Amino acid sequence: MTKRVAVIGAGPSGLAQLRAFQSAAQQGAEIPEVVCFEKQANWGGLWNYTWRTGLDQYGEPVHCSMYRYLWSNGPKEGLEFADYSFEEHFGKQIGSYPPRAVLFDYIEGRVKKAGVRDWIRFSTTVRFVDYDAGTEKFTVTVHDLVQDRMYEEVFDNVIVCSGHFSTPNVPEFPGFTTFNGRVLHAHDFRDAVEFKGKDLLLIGTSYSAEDIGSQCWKYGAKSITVAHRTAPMGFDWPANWQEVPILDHVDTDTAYFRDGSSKKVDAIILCTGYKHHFPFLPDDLRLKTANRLATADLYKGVAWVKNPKLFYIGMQDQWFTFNMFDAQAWWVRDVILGRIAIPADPALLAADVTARVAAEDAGEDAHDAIHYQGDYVKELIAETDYPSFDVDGACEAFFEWKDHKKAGIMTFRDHAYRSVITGTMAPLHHTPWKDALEDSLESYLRN
Ligand code: FAD
Ligand code: NA7
Repeated sequence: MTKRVAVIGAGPSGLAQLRAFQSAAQQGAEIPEVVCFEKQANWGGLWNYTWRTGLDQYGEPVHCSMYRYLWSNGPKEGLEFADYSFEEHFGKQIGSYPPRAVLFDYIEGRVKKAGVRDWIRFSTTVRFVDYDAGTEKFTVTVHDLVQDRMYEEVFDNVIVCSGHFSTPNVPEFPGFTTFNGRVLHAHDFRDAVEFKGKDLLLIGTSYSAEDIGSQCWKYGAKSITVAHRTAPMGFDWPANWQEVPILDHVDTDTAYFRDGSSKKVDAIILCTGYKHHFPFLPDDLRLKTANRLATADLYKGVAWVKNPKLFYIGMQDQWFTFNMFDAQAWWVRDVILGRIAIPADPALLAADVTARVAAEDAGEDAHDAIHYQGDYVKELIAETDYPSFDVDGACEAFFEWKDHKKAGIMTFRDHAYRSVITGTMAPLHHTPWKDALEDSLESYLRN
């Protein structure tokens, strides 16, 4: 086969794509040449932690939005690879909310076993992608950061796996220019110990606000104040944690909220989400979408409706992560291998997107949203040879998780769930999350 496929990014989505092709090759299929470009020096995407913030040593925006002491914010039973269980990787069942280093090790284990590392050109940023309608090929311009050399290569397909939780959405509030403390976005948050003994203001009410606030509380912040634009999170927070209406303005050391209340604070962390940002794509190839379960302009959630030789993996908002990326990657692989046909009529592709958006909008709550995404995963895996697994069982783990959060926001990580891949129950972790200040891989695996 002379086809060439470019994969942009070697995070969980890009690695799912490499594993999908390798798995077909392992079963005797002829596969295209797959070249993965990764701007970081290692794989793992967001899970590849760095202390760096801002620009890296080459002047590239730092991709990492993760921080020290991050533990999985949902049960691992919802994300387990169907072709590579936690038990296969660790040789035993492990707790349900692994710290970042443990999940990084797991992600890496599958692709080490698959032997796809040499498909990846590390420290290589994709600068531009161009499509030639005459030749029906893409020209990909990349920058080898180590050699400081730019070059072009031609591909039949491009699969964008560059993630969408890295370019921060940074609103400004009156007074920020004169505030004397630090103002930072969650993307640049690294170590909660920095805020020990401090009064913190967080803006936003989603995962970043909840988890960064919880980290800072765990590592000794004096108080946490969370300002909401739409609605408070409403958990049963510890005594030194309060939820307030959105910020109106700040002066040198005090934040003033819309209800007239105020609070003296030392630092402000904007947990205001991220932008889908593809500076390497021209207008006719670039996805523009809100962070939602049914993205704009992607047939089956992956194929670019205006040119279905271009694919995107992992661009949805996420309840399901690793196994959803797998479902998408196996499906995209099968389109490229000619096993699945995409309708030729663009109207059919657009109608698929419209139907997905309407189905998501018909849902009323998080319960419906989890089912919606679970059904999407089922739909894709039914069309490929990705190992079938109990997706409804994974949804159940998410429902239990939601209940456990409601019952105790600082104790939900002390629960355990049953694997839908191997059927075994996770052990309870040896230390309650709030007391487990040391969270290395070695420490976590001591169960
Ligand atoms: P990413 O992990 O973002 O990887 C994208 C890759 O593309 C990166 O390696 C990047 O360097 C590379 N790249 C980007 N641009 C270019 C370019 N121009 N050229 C070359 N390479 C490029 N999910 C969970 O399941 N559980 C969790 O507990 C969890 N916690 C999270 C906590 C935080 C703070 C954040 C931000 C996300 C969290 N997630 C979690 C969700 C996360 O999105 C997924 O787990 C996963 O990392 C997404 O994989 P991805 O490959 O799509 O994107
Ligand atoms: P999310 O889930 O996109 O949430 C963004 C939050 O930021 C949400 O609460 C928004 O409030 C809030 N927001 C956005 N803009 C503003 C402005 N201008 N003012 C006030 N509040 C604002 O991002 P997260 O970073 O929490 O999570 C992303 C991923 O990281 C997630 O998958 C996790 O696994 C980790 P709204 O509700 O719209 O009023």
